[in-house]
This record gives sequence, C-alpha cells and structure tokens, in this order.
Amino acid sequence: MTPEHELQAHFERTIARDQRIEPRDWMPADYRKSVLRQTAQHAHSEIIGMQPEGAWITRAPSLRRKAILLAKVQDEAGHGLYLYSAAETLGADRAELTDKLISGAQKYSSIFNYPTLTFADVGVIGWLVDGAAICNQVPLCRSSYGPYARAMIRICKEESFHQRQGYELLMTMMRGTPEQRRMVQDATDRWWWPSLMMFGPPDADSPNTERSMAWKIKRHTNDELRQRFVDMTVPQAGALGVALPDPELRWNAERGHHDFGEIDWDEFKRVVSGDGPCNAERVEHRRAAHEEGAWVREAAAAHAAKREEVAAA
Ligand code: FAQ
Repeated sequence: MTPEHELQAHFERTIARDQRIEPRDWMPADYRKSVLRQTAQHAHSEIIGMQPEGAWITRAPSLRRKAILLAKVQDEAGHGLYLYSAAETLGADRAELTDKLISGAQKYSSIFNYPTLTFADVGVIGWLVDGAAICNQVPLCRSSYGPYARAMIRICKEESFHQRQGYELLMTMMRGTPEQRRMVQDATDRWWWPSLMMFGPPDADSPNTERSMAWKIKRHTNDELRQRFVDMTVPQAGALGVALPDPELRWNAERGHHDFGEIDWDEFKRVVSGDGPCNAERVEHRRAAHEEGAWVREAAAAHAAKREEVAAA
C-alpha cells in the first residue's frame, strides 16, 4: 500500500466506525470541500438569519419580549461564529468567507429572504423556522467532522429555547384578541411553505445528499427530515389552534406519516438564485455592516501587532 492509500483506508475506517474526522487528520480533498461548503453556508445562514427578527427588536411590544428577542438574535450571532470557526479548521479564511457571502459566491438559507410583516412573524419564526432547524440539526450533532458536530451540540440546545419562546409567544397571542389570532394565522400561512423548503430540494434533485450521507456529513436525506418536521408540527398546530395552509395535508395510516401537497420548487429556485422578496436587502445590509465595521478590524489588528512588538522586545 502506498502512503496515500493507507491514509485513504484509515479515513474510511474512521467513518465506518462512526468515529470523528479531526482537523489534524488526513481527509480526501472532496470531503474537505463538502464539509466546508456546508459549514460556510450554515454560518452565513445564521448571520443573515439575524436580520428578519432583528428588525423587530426596537418594536417589541414589551420589555420582556424585547429581552427575549435580543437574547435570541445574539445567540444567532454566536452560532455564526462557532460555525465560521469550524470552517476555519478546514483552512478557510474568515475574510474570504465574508466576501463570498457578500458577492453571492456562497449561498445562505432561502428562508431568510422573506419579510417579517408583523410581530406574529417573530413567534412563527421561532416555532416553524427554529423547529425546522432543530429537526435538521440534531442529527448533525453526529456529523463525521468533529468541530462541526461539536458546534451543533450547543447550537441545538439554544435552538430549543428559540423554538419554545416562539411557541409561547404564539400561545399568548392566540389567547388574545381576534386581531392577534388573525396575525398568527396570517404569519403561519406565509411561513409554512418556505419552512418546508429549508430542508433543500427533493432527494431525487439533491446533488450532494448521496455523497454527504456516505461520508456521514449528513445523517438523513432532505425528504426524510422534511417528513419528520411535518409529522412533528401538525399536532403542534392543532394545540395552538391554527390551520396549516395545505388542503392536501392529511394523516396516511398506511405510511404512518402525513401526506402533504407539492412544494413550489420554482419559487425555491428563484429564492436560492437571488430573486426572493428580500435577497438584495439582506445582502446589502450585511455588506454595509461589514464596511462600517472595518475600523474595528483595523484597530484589533493594530493592537495585536503592537502586542507582538512589545513581546518581541
Ligand atoms: N436554501 O444537494 P443539496 C438557521 C442548496 S437554519 C439555500 O440538497 P445539501 C437557524 C445547497 O446548499 C438554516 N440553498 O445540498 C436559524 C446546494 O448548493 P451548492 C441553515 C439551499 O448540502 C433559525 C444545492 O442547493 N441550516 O440558520 C437550500 O446536501 C432562525 C443543492 O442542495 C443549515 O445550513 C436552502 N433551503 O443539503 C437562524 C443546516 N437547500 O452548495 C436564525 C446545515 C439546499 O451545491 C433564525 N445544512 N440548498 O451550490 C444542511 O443540512 C444541508 O446543507 C441542506 C442542503 C439540507 C440545507
């Protein structure tokens, strides 16, 4: 066996035994590329994902709701930072990752390109968007790449808090006035289908799933997780007293799952390729924040250089 073959065999044994690949380990170039693609997109999603709810911080209806929302949005910034750190262990440069987000060279989740029209959207994002994120991310705690899997553990704990605060907010609104109940139903109608799109294209049109599953980067297919989310959410909608906007949604006793209607995949493709309701606004906002923060990066670099000089002297 050549040294290269030995390394490849060791990598494959590690995956087969459900052990973790760590940054110091040899890994095939395509494995590195694939984990980096997913962690970078995931990091970008967390950072862009601060915007839709962040827009409501100054307009939260009470001090309590404001404190909760501030904490949630700060958590999302933290998630972005752990994930950028995981991406850096694969050799990515943080500044380059930001450039790729701003220039559109790397994707972020389609879900964050929809507007938040009322405060009920904050509740529905917690319930549906964080609910979908948990469904997708709990299995990623067993992803084969160590730093990514470990980042997911804390992220999932925080996402659970996010999901509960959203559901509790909606419960409160549903006990309120008819207008508040209408706001919750309207927000549910607008976010339901985009939440199902978060799980990605159907398995038959998902170019990355097969290889990511073989390498255990992903543990379930897009359609499996989407089905799990629908099955989990239907009883929650019932308890809340809202209708899910899908006339084809019904329990299928034979399959032991809910059947649901066709997702508008043309809309998904449009939003992913940059033509969603808020894509331009989201990226522009991120670009402006990055440019306005230039002085902080310059000051930190100057401070570090000065400390190095002092240490050398
Ligand atoms: N949006 O072959 P696949 C959050 C892309 S949660 C945009 O199936 P894969 C928490 C995909 O990247 C949201 N693009 O790909 C939060 C690929 O593009 P590429 C973030 C999408 O990787 C809550 C192409 O389509 N969560 O942030 C989407 O096997 C509330 C073909 O797709 C994660 O990132 C989409 N929805 O499966 C924050 C979870 N779906 O690179 C704030 C980790 C697919 O070939 C507020 N990621 N694409 O050009 C994953 O589990 C996977 O990457 C999937 C996609 C399932 C997203």
